[in-house]
Amino acid sequence: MSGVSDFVVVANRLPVDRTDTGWGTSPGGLVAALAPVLRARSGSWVGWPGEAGARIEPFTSEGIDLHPVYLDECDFQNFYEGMANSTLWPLYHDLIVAPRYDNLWWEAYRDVNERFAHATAAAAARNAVVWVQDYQLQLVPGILRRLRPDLTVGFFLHIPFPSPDLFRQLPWRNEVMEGFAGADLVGFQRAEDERNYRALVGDAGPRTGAFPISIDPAAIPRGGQGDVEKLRASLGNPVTMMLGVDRLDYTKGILHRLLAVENLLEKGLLSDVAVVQLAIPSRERIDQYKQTRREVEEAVGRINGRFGRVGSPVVHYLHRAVPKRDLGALYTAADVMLVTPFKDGMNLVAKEYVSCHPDGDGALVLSEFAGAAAELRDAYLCNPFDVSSIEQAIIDAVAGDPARMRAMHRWVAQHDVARWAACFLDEL
Ligand code: GDG
Repeated sequence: MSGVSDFVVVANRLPVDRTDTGWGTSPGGLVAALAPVLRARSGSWVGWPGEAGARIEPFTSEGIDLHPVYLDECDFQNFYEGMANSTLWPLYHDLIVAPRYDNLWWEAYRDVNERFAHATAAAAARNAVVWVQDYQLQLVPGILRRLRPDLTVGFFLHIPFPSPDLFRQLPWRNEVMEGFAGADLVGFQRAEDERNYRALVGDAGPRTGAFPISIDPAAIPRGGQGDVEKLRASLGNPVTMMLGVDRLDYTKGILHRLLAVENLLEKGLLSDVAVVQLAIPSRERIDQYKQTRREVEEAVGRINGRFGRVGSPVVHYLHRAVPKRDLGALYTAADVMLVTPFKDGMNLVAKEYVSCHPDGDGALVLSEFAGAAAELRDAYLCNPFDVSSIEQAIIDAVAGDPARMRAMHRWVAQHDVARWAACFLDEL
């Protein structure tokens, strides 16, 4: 065995993106949390480099050995867009849209998981620790158990684990359970996810735990006073600035929060408000994502048509990502943050917003169905399936109590992503 690394992270994506001159580290929380561990333990990362059909040799980026896994266009369609994001994603988010069950997708999923497991086995030294991430790679722990019984394998699920009744719909449920069973430790975001899983396996199966993921507070710089003033001036100095930041995904409840704002405007319960909504393009070739985009953009147009004025729309909508620095300024400037998913494993945006508000200003409207709601109890909680509940939470948030934001800020400052990674790895 020509293994080299004592610690291997396995994730769908490598933590790098192609730049004009080579590769640059992509600024995710996971890489921020794991980079110190990876460097200290001669670690490596196994994942897809983000280019279908490109064979890329292993390389090193910022002190981390990267092992690219090859996916062709067909794998991308059947494994990633198909099984991962049109079957597992909707099933695990409680059927907000109907999952499709397709044998061809399943076979691609199995093949790609095999490929990831073999690449991992080749990268891992004897008795190495391997940490597999997320729903795209649920079979990898089971395959590794067979290939390399010497390894210690952890698995973390970033998205919710559904109730047993829903999970049992999956035609390949036994194979997925065998995949989990190959791990020494399976981590979930919330105790509820862990309970759902345990209800299926009883006392059998691997050790489990709830490890709520968090953020690297340093990665999102707060906006300075000048930036914030400039930003608010560019919005026409509204009395109230609200903000939404999401991947454009049907799980995030973007339309419903816009409907709540529209209702409040109509009833005259909200005035002089500017809403900034960033919708980061995501999984754009999947029909349900196209439909979600159409619905959101139609609502933005309608609301601005009804309540905007020339030169000052109500909703400022961007369908693109912005640099982290701009994101920090938006978080800092916003009086009310709107986080209204129908279901979300955690939701890091909620924690990033809180992290930008150490002094008690700002208020968070948060769905009960986001994992973050288990920790951020001082948010203005709402049920996103009930638009009037979002309306009420917005009204309460506008009159927000600074003590609540300060309490949440203390919590997030103490429970960062480094602590999350350390908790999981210590347990492993
Ligand atoms: C999955 C689970 C779980 C957003 N807009 C921009 C931008 N972002 C960054 C945010 C944040 C991240 O993207 C989004 O993370 P979330 O947690 O909110 O949501 P998912 O993408 O659905 O993540 C989720 C997470 O995994 C981790 O376990 O919390 O429940 O669904 O960090 O800052 N970054 C930049 N520009 C943008 O415009 N640079």
